[in-house]
Amino acid sequence: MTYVVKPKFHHPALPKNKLGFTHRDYEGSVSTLCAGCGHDSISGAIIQACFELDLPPHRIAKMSGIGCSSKTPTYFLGQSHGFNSVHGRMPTVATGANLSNRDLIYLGVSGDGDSASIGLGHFAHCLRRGVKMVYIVENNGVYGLTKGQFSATADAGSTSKRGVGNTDEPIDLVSMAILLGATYVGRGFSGDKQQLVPLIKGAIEHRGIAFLDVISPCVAFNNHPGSTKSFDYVREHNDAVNMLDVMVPRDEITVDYDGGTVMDVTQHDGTVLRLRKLEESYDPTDRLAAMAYIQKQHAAGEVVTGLLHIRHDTGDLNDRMNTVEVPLNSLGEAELCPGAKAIDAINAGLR
Ligand SMILES: Cc1ncc(C[n+]2csc(CCOP(=O)(O)OP(=O)(O)O)c2C)c(N)n1
Ligand code: SF4
Ligand SMILES: [Mg+2]
Repeated sequence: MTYVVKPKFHHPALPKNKLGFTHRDYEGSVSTLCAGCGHDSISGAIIQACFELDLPPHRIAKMSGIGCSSKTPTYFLGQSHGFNSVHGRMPTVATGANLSNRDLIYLGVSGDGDSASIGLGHFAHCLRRGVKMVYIVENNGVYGLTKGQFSATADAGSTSKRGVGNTDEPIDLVSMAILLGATYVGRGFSGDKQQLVPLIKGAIEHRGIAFLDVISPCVAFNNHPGSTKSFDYVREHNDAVNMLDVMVPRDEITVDYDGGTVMDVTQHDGTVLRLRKLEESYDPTDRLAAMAYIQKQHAAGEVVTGLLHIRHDTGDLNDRMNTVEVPLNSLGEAELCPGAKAIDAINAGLR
């Protein structure tokens, strides 16, 4: 069975957000993933983030590729727009959608196979172009849907369920994202919702490309001793550099931490990202230092999590291309077909 309808009934006293929606209004159909799959926890975190931000579901467009991870948009935001694309092409389809309608909130969900193998070129160009979207990779180190082959993010030396060692070097997606110019880069763990929900909320409020690598254990094929993407391994080696609180403009901003351990970053829309520093010297605005720290800790077997890099001095792809403010489908024939004279003027400008 691939589609299960969820009963509409819910407890009448469920809390409602500012729009009058309950948590249930942000859910999708019943998940058909394996019980305990990390991807389901990420769906739960997305639902919670959208509920807490009071987002109107019709303003969100979910995009995905192919894989267990890419199936998950069916399991959240059932009242939002959605497009399940071809393997690895989510970022490119999201780029096109973004250019034709900058009004929506684009939420891309991909897998490590989807983004780090077949879709690596699409991932790279989406990030360097600064497509305004939230790009989440649900990273389990394997191709879960096709029965657990090592993916390109599997660490060298980690072993498969049958004990075979991986000899290839891994692709570290957060390091690549920072290198490619992504302006909000974080790593979370599906087993730590307290850290993940604010990371997603901050990403949604970010004006630019927000990339999140979420370690998400595959309980069927990659959750054994010898795997560096198992629940136990990540719990034991989680090096959280900060904890994030996201305060949208209407929230009262209170100071309840020791000044030296807190760093506030104000985003374009007035949202304040309050970072409680867990690693004293870590500064996510220092791009080179962030990359060096991530590499150093990876070499030591640690999994660095938190908001790893942030920049808000750049616009997004639409700003750079000076695209029209309104969705293309709201334009009339006069704007879309300005006539031969306008085309002649454009052609003359290209000579
Ligand atoms: C063009 C193409 N090549 C190969 C496949 C087979 N395929 C389906 S999902 C997948 C990998 C999925 O891995 P990942 O993106 O990590 O998602 P996960 O299932 O682990 O969440 C592959 C190789 C495909 N569907 N299309
Ligand atoms: S095969 Fe792995 S990734 Fe796919 S649903 Fe099962 S646990 Fe999740
Ligand atoms: Mg995978």
